[in-house]
Amino acid sequence: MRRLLRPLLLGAPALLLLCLGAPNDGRAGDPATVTVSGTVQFLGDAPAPSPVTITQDIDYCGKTALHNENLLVSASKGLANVVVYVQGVTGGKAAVPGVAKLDNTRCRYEPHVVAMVVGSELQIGNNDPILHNTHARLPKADVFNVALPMEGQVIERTIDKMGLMKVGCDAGHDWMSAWIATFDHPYFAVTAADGTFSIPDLPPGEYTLVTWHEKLGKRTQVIQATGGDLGVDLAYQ
Ligand SMILES: [Cu+2]
Repeated sequence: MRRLLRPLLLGAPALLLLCLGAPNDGRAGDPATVTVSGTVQFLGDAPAPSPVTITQDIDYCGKTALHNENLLVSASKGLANVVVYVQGVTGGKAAVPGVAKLDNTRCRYEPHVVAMVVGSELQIGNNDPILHNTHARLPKADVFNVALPMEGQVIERTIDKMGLMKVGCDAGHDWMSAWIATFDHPYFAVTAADGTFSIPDLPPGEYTLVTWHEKLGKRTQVIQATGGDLGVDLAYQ
């Protein structure tokens, strides 16, 4: 059965709700909960990612063709690296801190966006034979700043601050950029390279679905997560 939701936009003229409703096959997960899944697309003309200029450790970093990763759009218009989360959930699953990874690999960060429950452990790795210095900041505070001089090194940090943190490298690699998002609930995801995401186990209810992209910003959308799994296809334009 396909269901329609109210096409209600909350102050988000640039976020389109393209398509709503998905069949609930009755097999996935707890039937008393809802999985919200879908695709975030970018409908504008996405320029090819621009190459970055290597100004430090040219002998090593220059071996790899590096590009600006702040707007990555797939051939099918899927928008990567969008943080998607559900606001206003009461009850439901506990937010359990876990383990996440952020690697310095070939003079870029992998992954580009990390989302995790606040209090999780972040394993910061260096897979390169050069110094990286991974520095995470909130708008008004440092979160961590670790030097990784050795290949194969991993430094662990517990991330106990809430928010969206910008990560850069203080070792002269100005092009290196990543983001960390922390949440006090488990209802979040980051879109894959094809723009897809899935947020399972929501207790039924009306919520605000939020999308955040580093270049395109934040949008909100009311969703009715009741009566079965919900497909929500969204687009920035
Ligand atoms: Cu670096």
